[in-house]
Amino acid sequence: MPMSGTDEKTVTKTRVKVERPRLHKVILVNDDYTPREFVIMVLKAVFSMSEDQAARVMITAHTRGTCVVAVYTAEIAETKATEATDAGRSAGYPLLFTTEPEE
Ligand code: TYC
Repeated sequence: MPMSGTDEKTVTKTRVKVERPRLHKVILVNDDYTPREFVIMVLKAVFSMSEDQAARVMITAHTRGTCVVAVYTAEIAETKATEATDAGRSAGYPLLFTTEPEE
């Protein structure tokens, strides 16, 4: 009489762990010399902001000292911060954009 056993199979399930790249913040830093209109112009040009958005970010940095402008992957954040800071430098202003990793 044939044995009716239970087949046992080993099933291996592979769960691939994907991690999203950490995002980096671009931060606008206040100073006493860069004209408000110039800050707004740079925010519009480099970060594709509307006049309203740019004015709000500028005023926040002006009153609180800093303001988060946007978040990007590290390389894009770095490129945009440099481009925006250089725009100020070219016009003779100490305008500064920095980056820092998000928590
Ligand atoms: N504080 C500047 C002024 O009064 C304007 C300004 C705002 C400059 C924000 C930099 O990140 C800045 N002219």
